Amino acid sequence: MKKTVWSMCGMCSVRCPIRAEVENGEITWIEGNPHILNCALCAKGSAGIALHRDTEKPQKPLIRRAGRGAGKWEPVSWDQAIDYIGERLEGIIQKYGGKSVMLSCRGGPFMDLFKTFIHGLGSPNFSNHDSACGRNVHHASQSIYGLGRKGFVYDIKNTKHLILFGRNILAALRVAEARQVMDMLDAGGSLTYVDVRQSLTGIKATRFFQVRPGTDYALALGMIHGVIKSEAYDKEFIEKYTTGFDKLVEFIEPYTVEWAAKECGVKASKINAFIKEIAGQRPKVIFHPGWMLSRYKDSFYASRALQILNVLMGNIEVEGGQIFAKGPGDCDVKGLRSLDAQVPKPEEKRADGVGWKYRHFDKGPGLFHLFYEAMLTGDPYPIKALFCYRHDPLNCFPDPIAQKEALDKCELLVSIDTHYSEFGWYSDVILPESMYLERDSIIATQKGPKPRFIVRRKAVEPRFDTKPGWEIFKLLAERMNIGQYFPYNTIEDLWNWQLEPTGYKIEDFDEKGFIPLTDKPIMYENIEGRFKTPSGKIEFISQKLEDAGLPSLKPYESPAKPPRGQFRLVFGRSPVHAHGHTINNPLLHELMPENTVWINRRVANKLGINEGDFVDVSSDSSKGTAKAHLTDFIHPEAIYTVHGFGRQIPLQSRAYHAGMSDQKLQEGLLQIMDPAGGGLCLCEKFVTVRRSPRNPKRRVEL
Ligand SMILES: Nc1nc2c(c(=O)[nH]1)N[C@H]1C(S)=C(S)[C@@H](COP(=O)(O)OP(=O)(O)OC[C@H]3O[C@@H](n4cnc5c(=O)[nH]c(N)nc54)[C@H](O)[C@@H]3O)O[C@H]1N2
Ligand SMILES: Nc1nc2c(c(=O)[nH]1)N[C@H]1C(S)=C(S)[C@@H](COP(=O)(O)OP(=O)(O)OC[C@H]3O[C@@H](n4cnc5c(=O)[nH]c(N)nc54)[C@H](O)[C@@H]3O)O[C@H]1N2
Ligand code: SF4
Ligand SMILES: [Mo]
Repeated sequence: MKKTVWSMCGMCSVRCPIRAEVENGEITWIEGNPHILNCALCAKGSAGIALHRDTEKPQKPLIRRAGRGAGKWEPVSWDQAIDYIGERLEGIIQKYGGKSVMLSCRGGPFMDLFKTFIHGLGSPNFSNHDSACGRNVHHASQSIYGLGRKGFVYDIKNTKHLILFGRNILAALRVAEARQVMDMLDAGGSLTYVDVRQSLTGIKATRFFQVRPGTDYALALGMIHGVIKSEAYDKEFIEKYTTGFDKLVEFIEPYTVEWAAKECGVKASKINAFIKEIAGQRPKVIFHPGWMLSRYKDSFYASRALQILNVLMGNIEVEGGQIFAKGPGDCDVKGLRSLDAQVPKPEEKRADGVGWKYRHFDKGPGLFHLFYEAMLTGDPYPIKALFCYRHDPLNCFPDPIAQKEALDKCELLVSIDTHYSEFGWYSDVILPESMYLERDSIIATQKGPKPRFIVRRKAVEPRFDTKPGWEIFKLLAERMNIGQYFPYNTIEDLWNWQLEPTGYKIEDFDEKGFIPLTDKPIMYENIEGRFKTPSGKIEFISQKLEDAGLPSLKPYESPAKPPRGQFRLVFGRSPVHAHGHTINNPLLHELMPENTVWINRRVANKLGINEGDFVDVSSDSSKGTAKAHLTDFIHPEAIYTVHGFGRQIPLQSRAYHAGMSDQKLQEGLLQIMDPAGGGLCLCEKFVTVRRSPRNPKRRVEL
């Protein structure tokens, strides 16, 4: 018999709501939840069934039986694996204390479970991937609004003009957002796209600005200048809700549109025409603050500049602008009960220095890369055990060789993953989690103008000897005598416990797959005092930054030009892959089996490189080889590749050594962070490109 299961996609971290059809215990169909996504799903989401059927995954808990990374694994029972971890953890905690254990995950709505475990062990050292993702953007938002990057949602559908700086929204996609962009374009809205190369989003855009790599801050400063000088901003809004505008006016004086044009390579007349256009469209104008934009030394300030433009547009809490993300409290509903809230907060200082050494950063997940310092030096104290749940630091952070030096100081590395990750392959124990269609999850809250409760439900039984996260953490906690923080036996117990204060029941998910907390979008009538800054207003000058010795408005510094014969290595996403973990998916591998190296055609011609030739890309001591893709639409200073390829796990036969890994070329970048935003500067690497000897010699026809 056919049945519908409401669940959530897990092929990337967007977690779109889905409807799965199951017949005789097999999944026969997956589509986007019709109530939210009108059945739409992306290519990766559709490949979930292929993931369920794939056998090139860990099928049982595994314990390492040779040197790290050697790939010699002993399959063991869950009891044996948990006991093995427990024994080692006890030894480590006895010697170095609970604080020497760290846990990192991939962020997202289910963190309550992981935080409970690590805090229960008495460690404050919870982290995630974000110093290689959106930390600069998050901190930039906090410094202006007192609210992080998830404090607002963008009403893209109703906007008149969406401006994207390196936000390749139709390829690096979230299904709901991509649909909104298409609706907005259909309704006659404008899209301005800024990138160093043309992209899927750029070809749909109404305007494409190709910039010299790393000059977004200059372009944004020029735009601020133009908007202020032409009085195209919302004076009333600035007066009512902001502080420090006079300082901004003073600061911006030298950064004229003409200056910006020279710096970034976009014609002044085009920037001026753009400013004229948005002047007539505000407040329905959204400057997306970027995401992967946060890759350069000044990306924090570039993102701040984009937020300043949003403020000048007066686009807050208006249709077609930035809307405060609402939670249960805004709907007169009590929030879900939290497991972590029951655990006494660890009093130790964080080993990454966030919150005490670095006071201008958000404590939340801190900055993962700074833990490597603690591993290597033992300062402020040693970190000796690392758990990674749904997170692959060796793929996520630059320079895996440098990372392994730090990891070697750890006595226990545990990977909780659905796949073999690069980190898992190097770790001591792999605990295989059931893939998303095979497991239930805890309930979570999704904030927005229409907040809701969401949950993932199991569609089919696990194919192998794997377990869901909620059970894995309970088992680990019980072994470590902190089982009291996991007060449930079944997932139903946990759901009921979480829902208890809300008045809702688990059956309330049955109708639509989620629990809507309101029918209509909630808009605040008065935004006064809603900003969590010290003054309660939007702040152009942040005291927190100034106290840390950082300017709120930083003078522009031009990014270095690559030396002759070298290129700046930039990277991004493909619509059919999610980082490194889909490369081995049988279907997605078929769609995109390897990455290429995009290179400007003129430059390639000079180097004797033709379309499809293998090229060697070299940094200090690493080399990657992939096929060249020649295009007129990439800045000559840059080469571009899709991240996630060049995997090194022999058991992933399709992905093994297919294409080239960007993070291996990013040598030395583990130590280079944006001092104001905390993000790693992944685009600050110059590499050389040569035609590879792997190409057959061209023969002369006789
Ligand atoms: N050089 C370079 N570095 C980058 C980037 C880049 O483009 N270039 N991108 C950066 C960005 S934006 C990000 S977000 C990070 C991403 O870095 P990560 O967060 O490490 O990346 P993911 O590949 O999304 O997922 C990590 C692991 O989660 C596992 N996983 C997937 N589904 C599940 C599941 O259901 N359960 C469990 N337990 N595990 C699961 C995967 O198998 C994978 O091993 O990388 C960053 N680092
Ligand atoms: N299909 C798919 N979708 C995803 C993901 C995925 O793995 N696969 N991952 C998700 C995650 S974790 C994230 S963080 C987001 C990332 O979302 P985005 O940041 O939109 O995605 P990227 O493809 O990394 O885009 C980076 C773009 O920045 C450009 N770029 C490089 N240097 C510069 C510069 O100096 N200036 C400008 N303006 N542009 C520059 C690159 O050419 C590239 O096109 O995507 C999310 N969505
Ligand atoms: S964007 Fe695609 S892969 Fe990611 S959760 Fe949504 S459907 Fe799944
Ligand atoms: Mo990301």
